[in-house]
Amino acid sequence: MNSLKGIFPALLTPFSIDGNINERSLRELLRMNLEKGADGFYVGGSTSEAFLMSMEERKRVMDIVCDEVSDRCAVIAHIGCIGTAQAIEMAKYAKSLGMDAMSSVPPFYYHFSFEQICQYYFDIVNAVDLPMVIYNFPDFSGVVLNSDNIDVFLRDPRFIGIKHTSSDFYSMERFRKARRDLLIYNGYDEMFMSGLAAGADGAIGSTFNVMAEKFVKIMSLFKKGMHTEAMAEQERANNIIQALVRVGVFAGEKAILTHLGIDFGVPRKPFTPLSEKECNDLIRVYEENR
Ligand code: MN9
Repeated sequence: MNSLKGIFPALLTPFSIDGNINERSLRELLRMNLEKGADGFYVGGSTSEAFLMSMEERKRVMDIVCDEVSDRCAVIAHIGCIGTAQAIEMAKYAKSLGMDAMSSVPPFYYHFSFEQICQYYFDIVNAVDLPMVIYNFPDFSGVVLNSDNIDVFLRDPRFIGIKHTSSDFYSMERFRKARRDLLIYNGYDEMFMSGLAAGADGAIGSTFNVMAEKFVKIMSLFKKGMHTEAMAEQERANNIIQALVRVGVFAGEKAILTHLGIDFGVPRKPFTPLSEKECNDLIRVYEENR
């Protein structure tokens, strides 16, 4: 099995002018990121605009990614949907493609109870034999998973990991304490150093699409104990992230990739593309901090 540790870009989805998935650009993105040292890919998560795509489109992205890279690195499929039945359908598809693991945000919008959320996850792992990486993203999902309520998952070995997009690093440290073998992925790229200090094995991030090499470097410097140098690299990455957050992360990353020569188009509505000025300002910051 491919190693699930390390730097995993949370893949963007390129859409062409007609609004369809741009297969060629997606393949180019995968190849570029492998060359930059990415250890694997997270497919179909928030960054992919999964919730603005049909189930068929999400499966199509999985097809393309597996065809391009699954013999070379690990691939984790985000199969999350609001409904359990749809999530299971996506998970079965990921399994049929031989993907290494599945992942899901908690079901959102309807303010499901914690018991209902647990049932969602257990229904999926009971139905599909693929290891699960829980995707904890309280700012977007509205559901908080922390050291007080995570036990129910940590006790079950089918839950192999957590993607922790939260600045609750105390909980991250407690997850590590509770399960030494748990795969912990840092989620907020701008806090990667803090995540490493709290015990993360790696990271899954949106901004890695445009600068995976920086995060590969931060992790390797950190492991060697070169914390000052790692922090200097984090600072350069954060200059870019700050500029991305200002204009919208997905639209901004797409503009950078187009600047790098991979036609990435714009995000789906209701997301909006960058103005010309926003684009120029962003590219300037990107070039200054490369
Ligand atoms: O989960 C990502 N979240 C989203 C991870 O894209 C919504 C992060 O990679 C952030 O985009 C990034 C910038 O805040 O840390």
